[in-house]
Amino acid sequence: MITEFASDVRSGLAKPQKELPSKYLYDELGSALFDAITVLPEYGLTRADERILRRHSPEIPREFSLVAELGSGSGRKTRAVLEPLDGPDYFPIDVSTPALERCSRELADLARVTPLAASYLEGLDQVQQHRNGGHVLLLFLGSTIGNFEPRCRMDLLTQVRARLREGDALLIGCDLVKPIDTMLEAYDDPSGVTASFNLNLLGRINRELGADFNQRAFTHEARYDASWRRIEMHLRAESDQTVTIREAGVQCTIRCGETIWTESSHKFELEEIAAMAVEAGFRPEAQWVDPEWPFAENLWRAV
Ligand code: AVI
Repeated sequence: MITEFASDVRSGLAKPQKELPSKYLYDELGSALFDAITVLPEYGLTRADERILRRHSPEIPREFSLVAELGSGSGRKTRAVLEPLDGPDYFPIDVSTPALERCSRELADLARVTPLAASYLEGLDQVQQHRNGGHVLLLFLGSTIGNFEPRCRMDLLTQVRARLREGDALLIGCDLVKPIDTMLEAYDDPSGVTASFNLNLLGRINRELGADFNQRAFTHEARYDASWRRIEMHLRAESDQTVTIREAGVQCTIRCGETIWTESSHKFELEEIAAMAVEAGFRPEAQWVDPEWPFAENLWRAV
């Protein structure tokens, strides 16, 4: 029996365009590198998200007595949402236990925090058992929705909607299309933090799956695909490589110049966001756009 990680690595590297699922970027080191990305001058996304939440959270209806969050991370952004509410129950859902611990500590003064170490949908299922009669406000911040391929994105939103009741709400952040140079700089910063974040995926496969990737033989590449409106992160082999991944039972050859696709980050148009809400069973109720860094925070009502 091989692990899900080993099996995903094996199938991803067998594809004509080799790929590795982006969720594996976030081991302990990857999560720390991502935290560093969020403070890079070139990566305006997180600051835009935080600015909108600080400015506009007081406009979110106060009726919610239970707040849940998908992929809460350390919960830094959540403070602004919880503050105007009246001591709600808060259920951060994340696969990272250290992040949940930090988040629980950070927000204990504002809410009754119950951390759920689970996948998004499993966590939401657990939240059902704690419903207290009021409406739920679900947070999905930081444009993480953009890391899902279009079909998976709709599938996830539909499944999330199925776990909410009419009148519950989803607060969802979506990074918007902006000039190509700005987007490329955000995913290929001159300090090399995003490159390290990307290359760490090979390091993680070495550490956890007994592989022998030579990380120094690969370079980070960020591309913008205008037809799909997405930034793609790739790892490019700078020479022919033969890699053995013991736990996945594979040996794979990667030719010089060939790439492994590690992440897509979709950039949204405003009209697309409203259409997505309706298709998933929500009614768009409010939208706030940051004036400095095109990013939209959206409040959708489950109908
Ligand atoms: C988590 N997610 C929204 C980030 C993004 O912008 O797509 C992940 C990231 N990848 C490289 N930089 C940041």
